[in-house]
Amino acid sequence: MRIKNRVSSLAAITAATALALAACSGGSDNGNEGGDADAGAGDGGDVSVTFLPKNLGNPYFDASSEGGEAALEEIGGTFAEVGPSEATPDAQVSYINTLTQQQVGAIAVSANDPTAICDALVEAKDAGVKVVTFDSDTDSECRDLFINQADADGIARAQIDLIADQIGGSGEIAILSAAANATNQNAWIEKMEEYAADEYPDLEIVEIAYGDDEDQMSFDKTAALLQSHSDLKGIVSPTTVGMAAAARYLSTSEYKGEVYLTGLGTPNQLREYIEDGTVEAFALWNPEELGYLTAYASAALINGEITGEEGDTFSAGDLGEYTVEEDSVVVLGDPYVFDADNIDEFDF
Ligand code: RAM
Repeated sequence: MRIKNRVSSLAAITAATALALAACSGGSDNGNEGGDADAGAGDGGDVSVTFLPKNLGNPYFDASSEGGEAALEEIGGTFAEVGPSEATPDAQVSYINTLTQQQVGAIAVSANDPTAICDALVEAKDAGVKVVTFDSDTDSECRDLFINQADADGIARAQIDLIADQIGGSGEIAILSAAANATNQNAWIEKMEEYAADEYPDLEIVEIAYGDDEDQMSFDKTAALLQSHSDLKGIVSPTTVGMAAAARYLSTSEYKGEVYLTGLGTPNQLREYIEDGTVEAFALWNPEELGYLTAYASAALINGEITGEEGDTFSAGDLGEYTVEEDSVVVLGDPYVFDADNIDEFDF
């Protein structure tokens, strides 16, 4: 199992990468198996990393876990995944506590709330467990590293440029987000509001709705947005769950072709909506690469190669060398735009 070398451009996400990763054994371990007491505790020991996504059953996190598992296979470590069915911080806290008791080497978590899971993570750190956030961060003092998928400004710009282009630069748009406290979506929404105000003064964000990264709630919130705003020209959904549900709703509704939809989505979930014309273009990074990088960074912490200090460098297998930036952040790369011309090159 190999991941193709990453380059720092958008072209980094290649079909070959996606296919190679899709071919890996997959199948996340949903059991709560963190590892033994010595796991990942020092040089030469077993490197055990447990991924704790926002929720299970989300293809985005299935992909990031596939990448994590592939990396740990290469490293010779142990991969596990645990997580709640609902994207709530409380549910994550009980998993964190269990993983701390099990003394796993590292917890790699996508946070449902920037502060609510912090006490549990600090206890984990105090007990010698390395804490890595990926995808959605906590307050920085609660973790050793944050593996950021892309710079928030770039993610915000990509989505606002896409919707502005699709609706002709002016008119009412709404945002369909994930959970109201999700660190990542909230950071992107703030940047989207700023960027839209600066670059597209005739674009008006009339509502921000929250579908909690649940398919049905996101579907229902899409319907409600369309009913409440009769002049709505577009919806931006900065969550793969929201985007897929909104596309499904629009595709069979009277609004298809009238109201534009873009945001962050996975190619496999949106392919049919690109093909039937519901969606023109959307953005994302490669979640498999995000999981792969997260696993390598976690292993580097466990093995003592890095501490999370700015300037620390480590090797992330086939992705190459990475450097820890200010605030203990590692950035994967740039977002990528998918459309009818390229979507068939991707399989995640
Ligand atoms: C959903 C989750 C995840 C986010 C993606 C874009 O899968 O909310 O945190 O990064 O969408």
